Amino acid sequence: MTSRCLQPRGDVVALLLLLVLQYAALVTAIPSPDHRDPSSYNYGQRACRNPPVRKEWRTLGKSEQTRYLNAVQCFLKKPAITPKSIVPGVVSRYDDLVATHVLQTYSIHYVGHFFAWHRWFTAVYEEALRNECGYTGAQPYWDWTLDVPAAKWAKSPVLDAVYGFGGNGPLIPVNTSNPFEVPGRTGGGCVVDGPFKNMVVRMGPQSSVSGNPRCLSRDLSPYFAGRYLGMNQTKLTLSQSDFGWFDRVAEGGPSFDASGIHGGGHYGVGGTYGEMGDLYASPSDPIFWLHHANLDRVWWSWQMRNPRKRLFDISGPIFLMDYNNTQGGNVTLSFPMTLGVNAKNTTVGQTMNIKGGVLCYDYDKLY
Ligand SMILES: [Cu+2]
Repeated sequence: MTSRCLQPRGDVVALLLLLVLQYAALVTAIPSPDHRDPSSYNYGQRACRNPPVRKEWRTLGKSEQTRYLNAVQCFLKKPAITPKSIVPGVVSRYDDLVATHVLQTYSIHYVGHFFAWHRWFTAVYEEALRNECGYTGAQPYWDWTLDVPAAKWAKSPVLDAVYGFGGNGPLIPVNTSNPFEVPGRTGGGCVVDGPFKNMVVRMGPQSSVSGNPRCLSRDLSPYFAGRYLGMNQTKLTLSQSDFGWFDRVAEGGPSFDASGIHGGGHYGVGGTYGEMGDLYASPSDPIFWLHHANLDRVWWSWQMRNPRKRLFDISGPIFLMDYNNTQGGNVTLSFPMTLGVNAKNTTVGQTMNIKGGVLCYDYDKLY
C-alpha cells in the first residue's frame, strides 16, 4: 500500500484490526500528565462560566483572524512534551497532538465515540492555544456549506493567502488507475501561499511517527466538496433520529462514493496527496481544527434540536466499523478516552455537553 490516502475498505479490515491491537498496547503505555500544564485542560468539574464563543472564520475581524493564525504559529514552535520513547519524531507541541491522532487512528474512527473523541480533541487544542500561546478567542469553525457549489470552493475565505490558511498545492498529474485517486482532485503539491507555506509537517505519512519532515500539501477537490458539503448533505445528517445513524451518515462508508460531511471536508481539502486526506495524520493541516469544529457544531445542533432525548444519546461500536457488534459491544457514557500527554483521561459522558463535564465553549449559531 503506497498511497498516502488509506480508505478502510473491506479487504484491509484484518490489517486494521492488527494495527488496533498494536496501537492499543502503545496508547495505554502513554503516561497521563502529572505536573504539566495540559493536565488542567479538562476544566475539572468547575462550572462553565463565560464560555469562549466559537464563530465562523469569515465573520471574524481581520485582527481576530491574525491573532488566531499567530497562536497556531506559536504552538508550532513550542517544544513537544511527548516522550521520545513513545513518539520518536515529535518536535513541537503541535506534533504532540498530531501524534495522538496518528496512534489512535483505528480506535477513534468509525466507532461510537468518534464525535465525542474529536470534540474533546478540538477543545484541548483550543485550550492549548489559549493556555500556552496567549490566545484569547475561541476556536473558529468553517461552515463549508457557504463555500459550495464546487465553483466557489477554491475561493473560500478559509483558503485566503493573508487572512486564511492559504490555498491549494500545484497539480500532481491525475492517475485514474490509482484506487485512492480522490474524484475531482486538482492539486497535491506543497501549499504555495499563506501562513503555512513554510510549515514543517513531521508526523505521518499514514501511521509513521518516526518524524518525516516535509511541507504541508493540499489537493483540493471542488467536486468532492460540492457533493458532500452542501446543505443537502448537512440536512440529511441532521435529520437522523438517533445518534447511531447520525454518526453513520456523518462518517459515511468505506469508499469515496459513500462519504458524508466528515469525508467531504477531509478529501475536499486533502484529496489524495494532501495531509487532510491522510486518515492518520490529517491534523497536520491547521484547517483540520476548523473542519472538526464545524462537524462538532453539526452534532451540537442535532443535540440541541431535542436536548431531552439527545444530550446524552450515545451508541455505535467500540471497534472499527463493528456496526453489527460481532467483535464487541457499543460505546456507553462511561467509555474511557485518552489524549495521551495532552490532557487528563476522561469518558464519553464528560464530553456530551459542550458547557459541562470537561468542556466549556459555545457556538454563536447553530444549524
Ligand atoms: Cu480523526
